[in-house]
Amino acid sequence: MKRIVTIQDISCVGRCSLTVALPLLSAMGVECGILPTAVLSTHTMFQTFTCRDLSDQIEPIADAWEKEQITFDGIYTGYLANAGQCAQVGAFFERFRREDGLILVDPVMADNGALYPAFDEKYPAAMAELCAQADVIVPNLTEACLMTGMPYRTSYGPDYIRELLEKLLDLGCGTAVLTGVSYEADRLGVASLDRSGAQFSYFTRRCPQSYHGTGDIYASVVMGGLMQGLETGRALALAADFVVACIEATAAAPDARWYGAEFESQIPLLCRMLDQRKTDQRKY
Ligand code: PXL
Repeated sequence: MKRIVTIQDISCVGRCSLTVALPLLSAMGVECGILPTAVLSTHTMFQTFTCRDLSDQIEPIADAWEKEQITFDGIYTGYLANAGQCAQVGAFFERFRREDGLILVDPVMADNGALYPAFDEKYPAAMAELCAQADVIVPNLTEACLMTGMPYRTSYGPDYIRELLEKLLDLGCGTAVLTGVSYEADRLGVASLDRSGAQFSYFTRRCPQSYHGTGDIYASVVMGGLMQGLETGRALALAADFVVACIEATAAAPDARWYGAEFESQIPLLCRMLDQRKTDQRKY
């Protein structure tokens, strides 16, 4: 079984970051170690929240793992508490990256044209440096614009997306994946470009609802799919389809919460979808 470590915060309530990544990666048959970057009462979209920064734990935990000769097939990072942690996590990559390993960075920091409340304008540059060390990055459009200096647009065509993807690759990563791409009002999806020039895009129906934490569901399922040996495009499409299933389940739930997407009820579906995609890949 593949073992990864995911580096992101614990938001105690709110269905995001580790409370999403752990169950989904476990369900996908991947051993998931954690390196928590902070403990928050909830994610930062709540009006009141606490945050205990765990920066001082990153090096001692890494030291102990190194002494115990613990290694990882993959490293997946999400929400980091501050710009200093981007540099710390970069140093962690240097120590724990393996030739055959995979590093996925989800540069969680912004959405809908705006930075999340906990970050200042210096943060995107620090995160861009971390993205340079990654094999795969999965920013949304806002995050991609903040890291590349491109203007954020809500209406655009394929040329704009291609330029953004090229600028993301210029940061230094292996494969850039843009989420939240839409050329038609009722379709939403992802577009990717890798260093060999291979392009991929995948669109689903656009759900009218939007919930916090769907980016974390997306990145976690991409990581799980890649660790299970799915080709990149298959992993990207699986994750997109699964996010739609979670949004539909949330929208249909009479007791739906406003703060996150219901992924729990969809875990059996995720397992079936993963098996199916692995079978499809073997056939073609
Ligand atoms: O879902 C991304 C995320 C993760 N962690 C924290 C957040 C957010 C988004 O707002 O606030 C603490």
